[in-house]
Amino acid sequence: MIKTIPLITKAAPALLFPLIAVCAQEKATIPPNVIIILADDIGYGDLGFNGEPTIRTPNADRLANNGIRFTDAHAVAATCTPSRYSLLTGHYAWRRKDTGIATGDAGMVIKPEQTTIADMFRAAGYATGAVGKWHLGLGATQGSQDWNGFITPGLVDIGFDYSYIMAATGDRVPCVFVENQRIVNLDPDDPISVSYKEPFPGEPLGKDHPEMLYVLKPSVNHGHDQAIVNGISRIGYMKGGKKALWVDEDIADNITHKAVRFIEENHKRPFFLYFATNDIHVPRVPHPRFAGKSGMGARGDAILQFDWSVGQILAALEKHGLAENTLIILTSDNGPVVDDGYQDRAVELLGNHRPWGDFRGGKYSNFEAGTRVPFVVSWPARIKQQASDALVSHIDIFASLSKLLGKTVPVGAAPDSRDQLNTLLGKDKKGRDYIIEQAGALSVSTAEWKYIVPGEGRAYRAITNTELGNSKEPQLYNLQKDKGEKNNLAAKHPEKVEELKAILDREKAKTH
Ligand code: NG6
Ligand code: CA
Repeated sequence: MIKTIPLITKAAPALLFPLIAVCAQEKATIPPNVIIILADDIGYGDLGFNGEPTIRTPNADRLANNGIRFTDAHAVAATCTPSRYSLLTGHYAWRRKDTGIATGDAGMVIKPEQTTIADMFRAAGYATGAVGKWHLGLGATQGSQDWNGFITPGLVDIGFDYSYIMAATGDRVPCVFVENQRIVNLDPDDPISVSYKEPFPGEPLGKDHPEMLYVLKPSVNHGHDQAIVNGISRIGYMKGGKKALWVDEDIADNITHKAVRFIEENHKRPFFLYFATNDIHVPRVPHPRFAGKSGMGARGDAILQFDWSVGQILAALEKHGLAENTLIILTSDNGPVVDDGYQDRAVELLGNHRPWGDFRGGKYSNFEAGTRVPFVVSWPARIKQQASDALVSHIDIFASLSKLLGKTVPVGAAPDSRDQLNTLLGKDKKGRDYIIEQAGALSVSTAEWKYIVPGEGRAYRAITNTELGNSKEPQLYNLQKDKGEKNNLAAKHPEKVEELKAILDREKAKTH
């Protein structure tokens, strides 16, 4: 494949015009680089481009201003593991029972025999990389990983040539980076042990030693009170590996640096980068250069830090002349939560900021804010700035990008993913006819209506102050007239309930 840009810069001015004409034609045939920037727990209202005046995110806004800002885009699930599983595989997580929020020692949730979006890019000749938060398990089964050796199966078995990841979340052990399936900086004389069953004798726990929690204390009744790392207690037990422990303040720097390096090392060939930030998941411990800058406490500061990471990616692309022909999707894995387990004063300092925008609920919730997330597609070479109200789901990213590469999705792969490339490129303003979302219950939405399946789950999650949207009664909301899902119209429109329920029943009957 011939990249034409260097030719232009070297060409004599008289030659420039014909070359640009050729270039414009050829450009379409140069496969774009693709980057998915997946934020953690960033809500619809948390990025400036969605209109809340309380937060400034100039880099994310710049991306939105160069691309398409979608107003009705959804993660598949209202928590991380099922959301990410669905995005990467094009298979609804709710079809499997073992895709709930994973422990830090979970086995791989995506099985090596599954085809992921990374496999698809790899087969098309792309360099593929995953950097940042993983939270989809490693190794064969829970607790069986060789943390002190080569952790296998791992990301190389599901399409990623390169990986630099946090195994789970910031609040779960092991608190180390794993690069190409080996823990970084591990001292063989200080091996690491991880357990989600039993504490290790002699290792202090947060619940017994509040005086050791000099960075963050857990919120009451959340349970992040086990292993202590860097003055913060976490979920799970761990021992050893002292030199390998991450420094929370530096996580954004560490992973952004690796993402930028991946871009630099692969700037001469097409690449696919899955960049999943730790921001703004708890524990939120932004670098001192962001601390105190949002006026909203650690949660707002973590948003500024996320925005900085976005800016670094954009700068790396510009530096290498890749900005034009790189398609970036920026989105979040689930909706917002304010107190998710640590006393970081996010609730007290939130002020007038509305992480959920106009929507009800948040992370964990069946209501809109659980899955309606920021979503931008930018590709300067091909996309003009616009907003789109099209109905979009992460489930379709796989098949749509496959279409972009001119490939058909292999038989059996990404069975729930549909080609929505025209929607993602702004040519189709309607998008999907319906989407399915997962929280405590399943729901089905069209652009106008949303039906939440009745269930036994709690209506309210007190520890996070979240309206979960579970009810024993069927719920039907008109999202056009009632964004905040206040008026349950199920009794008034039983025919709508039936129609949406039938869609879901048809989906559930599929056995793939
Ligand atoms: C919850 C944790 C929460 C967070 C979440 C996963 C408790 C009480 N809360 O179970 O702090 O870690 O799991 O978040 O344990 S996610 O964004 O990765 O899905
Ligand atoms: Ca999340």
